[in-house]
Amino acid sequence: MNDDASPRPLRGVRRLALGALSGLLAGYAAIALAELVSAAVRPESGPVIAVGGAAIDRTPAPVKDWAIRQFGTNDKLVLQLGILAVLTVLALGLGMLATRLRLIGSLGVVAFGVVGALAATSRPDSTSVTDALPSVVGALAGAGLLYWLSGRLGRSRRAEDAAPDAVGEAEGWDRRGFIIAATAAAAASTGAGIAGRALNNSQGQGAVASRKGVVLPAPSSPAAPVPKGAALRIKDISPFMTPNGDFYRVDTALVVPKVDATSWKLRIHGKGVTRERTLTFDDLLKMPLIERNITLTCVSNEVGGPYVGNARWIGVRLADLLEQCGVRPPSKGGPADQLVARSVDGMTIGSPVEDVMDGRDALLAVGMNGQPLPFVHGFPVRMVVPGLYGYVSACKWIRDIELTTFDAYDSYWVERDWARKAPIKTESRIDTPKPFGRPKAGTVMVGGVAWAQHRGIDKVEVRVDDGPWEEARLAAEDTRDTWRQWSYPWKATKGGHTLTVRATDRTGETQTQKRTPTIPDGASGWHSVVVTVD
Ligand SMILES: Nc1nc2c(c(=O)[nH]1)N[C@H]1C(S)=C(S)[C@@H](COP(=O)(O)O)O[C@H]1N2
Ligand SMILES: [Mo]
Repeated sequence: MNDDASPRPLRGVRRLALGALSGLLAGYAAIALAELVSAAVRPESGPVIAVGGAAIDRTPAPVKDWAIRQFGTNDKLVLQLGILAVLTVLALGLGMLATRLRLIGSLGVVAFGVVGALAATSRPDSTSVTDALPSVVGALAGAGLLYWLSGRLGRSRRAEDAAPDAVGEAEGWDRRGFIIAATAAAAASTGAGIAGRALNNSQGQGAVASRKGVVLPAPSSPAAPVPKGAALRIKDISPFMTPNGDFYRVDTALVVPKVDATSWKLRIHGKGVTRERTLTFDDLLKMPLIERNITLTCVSNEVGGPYVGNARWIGVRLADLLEQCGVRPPSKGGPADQLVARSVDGMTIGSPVEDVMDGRDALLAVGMNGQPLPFVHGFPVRMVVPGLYGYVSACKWIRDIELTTFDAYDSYWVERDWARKAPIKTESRIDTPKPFGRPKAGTVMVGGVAWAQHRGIDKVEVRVDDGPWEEARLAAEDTRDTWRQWSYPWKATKGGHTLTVRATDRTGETQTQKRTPTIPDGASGWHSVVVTVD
């Protein structure tokens, strides 16, 4: 037993455990305080969001594709949970380290702040070094807390061994001090974190209110009514129009941008722009609006994949607006062959000016299926160009359009090895029966969708096992910019079978059997489904 009154330093496992706890508290304090500071800077500057965003920017295309495939729209949640898991392990480690090397452990926390700060200021949407503040302030507070807490644990055995005489009152285990400080830090951090979250959420309120206030004008050029026969009555087939809530979402935004339509502006400038313009949302709504059904597709969609959807868009015809700005396509002598759209979150998307101005209904869309754009789909304004994959056309949360050349500028995905130009490939998908389904023998309705935007679908064929190609029944065509449903009544016999589909577009081109990966310009190949007929 301890015969003098001075408290003894902590030893062994208990010391390590309390060290780990100190590290965890320090990490928690750092993240929570950073959240609060980010509310004063901007929500995207918080360290977890910034590191996540920087990770997305640097993820090799195959890994990004894998993540989208594995986790779908949850890919962002998985990424953030992953970052938090890594931070937790590191915080525990630094806390244990600090029980021996108090200063080094604490400096380790500062080092993570530096990583967060670098990530935040390197994001494409970062315009100010103040984006470093949340990480820096959080990390300094976390480091200070760790330094202080580990001090309460008393000197380590090694220090004690080195200078046994130096063990005095101050070096002992300050149980009361530790518990009070730890509890206070946990409470204060929770308070700061909750306040930061609330402030960050409330910053979107102006945008939410502005969206509620949008009244979409009637289009001056409405979409033709969808022909009755465009929607087949087949169970489990993709509906002809995809409801907003079911529409796929693909983007790099960890925080969905909340843009206030009342302060939103779009600038149009660059090569060959003789009348530069800056438009407000109201300016757009006052222009003649066209309404069109257009099927959007992601280049990351695997054969048979889910990243394709059809919606009714309303917006300004981009070609008309460009003409008003004096822009001419290359075929009419214009100097710019690339239109680069920039979003509020720093995305850059490059489309061929020729395609945008060739007569197709490329849109600056303000509405989707009768609603103002949902925030996740680009409120207040996004681009939609029939026939081009989203990453080369469909910029959400757009704020700037620059006319330039493909030689002069590589957009975000092109810098990451995706193709400069990417028209959508002719594809078809079996929606029903599902893979490994067990339909009953007899007539089984096989059905799905086929798309070849801006060329149109001419024919869909189905093959059972290695049998002959049989023509499927095509639903009526809405426009050549929309997908088409198809069905095929199959006389299913017992046993295992492989169903395969292929489409032919209006140019006479049949969907190729050749399998290519999504990178660099979209997957190709035939979609097959294996079923067992009972
Ligand atoms: N600002 C921004 N716009 C973007 C993207 C993005 O990451 N950021 N992704 C593009 C891609 S790859 C696709 S496929 C479409 C998807 O649009 P959706 O999410 O509305 O379906 O948006 C495009 N527009
Ligand atoms: Mo995409």
